[in-house]
Amino acid sequence: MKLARIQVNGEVPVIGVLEGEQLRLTRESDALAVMAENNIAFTGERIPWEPLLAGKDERFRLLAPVDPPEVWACGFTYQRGPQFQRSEMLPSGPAYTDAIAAGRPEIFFKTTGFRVVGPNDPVGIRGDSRYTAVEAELCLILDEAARPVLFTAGNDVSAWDIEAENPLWLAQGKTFEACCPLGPVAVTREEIPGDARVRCRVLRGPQVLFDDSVPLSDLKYSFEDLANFAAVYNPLPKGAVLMTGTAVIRPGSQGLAEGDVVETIIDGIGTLRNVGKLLDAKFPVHDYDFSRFTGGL
Ligand code: DO4
Ligand code: MG
Repeated sequence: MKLARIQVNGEVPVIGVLEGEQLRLTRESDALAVMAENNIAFTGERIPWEPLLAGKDERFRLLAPVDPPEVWACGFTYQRGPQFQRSEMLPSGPAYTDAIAAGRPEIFFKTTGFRVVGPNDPVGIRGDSRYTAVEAELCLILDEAARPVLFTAGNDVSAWDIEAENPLWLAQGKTFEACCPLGPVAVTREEIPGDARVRCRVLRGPQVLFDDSVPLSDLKYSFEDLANFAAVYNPLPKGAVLMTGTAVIRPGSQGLAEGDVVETIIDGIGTLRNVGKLLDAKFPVHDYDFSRFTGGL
C-alpha cells in the first residue's frame, strides 16, 4: 500500500491511496489510520499522480505523507562507515569512530512536524553554514508500540560545518527551518524490494553535481532494532518518524546552495524532490559574529 497526503484547494489535508498512476482520495487525514482500516472510506475522486508529484496542478498540494509529532534520527548506521571520511568537511574523531565500533547508533532529536516539509517544498540552508550536507535516508513511521509500520524517504539536511566545529552544536547543525523533507509517499513494508537502494542526487540547472546510491541492505541494524534503540527508555508518540541514517555523502567541500535541486530516491517509495533555500536571519544576535562561518573556506 502506498499512501500520500494532499491538500485540495487549501482545505484540510486528506490521505490518498496510490493505485497505478492515480491517487484515490479517502476521507481520512491520517496515514496510519488508513493503513489499519479494513473498509477505507473513499470519496470517489481520483487524481493523476505524475502532475501532482511534479507540483504542476495548482488545485492540489502534495504534503509530507505524515505530520509527525516528533522526528528522531539515527547516525552512523551503515556498513560503509565511517562513511563520513569521504568528505573533508565532515566531523570526525574518536566520538564518531567509537560509536561505530560500539555497535550503538547515534540517536538524536531532529524536529517536530513544525519544520517538516513535503515534496517540491524548499529545504533550508542556514545563513551561517558553509557546508550544508544533504542526507538521503529511509524513514520509519512508528505505531503506538514504536513498531515501524510505514516507510518514507527523508532528507536529514545538516549544517555539518557547525557540528564539525563543536559537537555540542549538533542541535544547531541539525534543527532549523525546513530541515526535514519527507515523502513523496508512505508505504507498507512489502512495497520495498529486497534489493532497494537509497540514492541521492544534487542538480544545479541541467548539471548533475552528485549522484550516488547504496543498497539498503548495507544498513547495519534492522528497522526494529533502530526503533528499539530510539524507544527503549524513551516512549515515542504514535506517528513518530525515525530517520535511519545516511551512507551517501557528497565528497569534497561543496554544500547545498540556494536553487540546487536535491532528490532522495528510494526503490518502492519514489523520488522526494526539494530545492535549496538560503534562510534569512530572523533576529539580530548580539555579541556573536555569525558571519565568520560564511566567509568561505
Ligand atoms: O552527528 C552526526 C549525524 C550522523 C547522521 O545524521 C547520519 O549518519 O545520518
Ligand atoms: Mg543523518
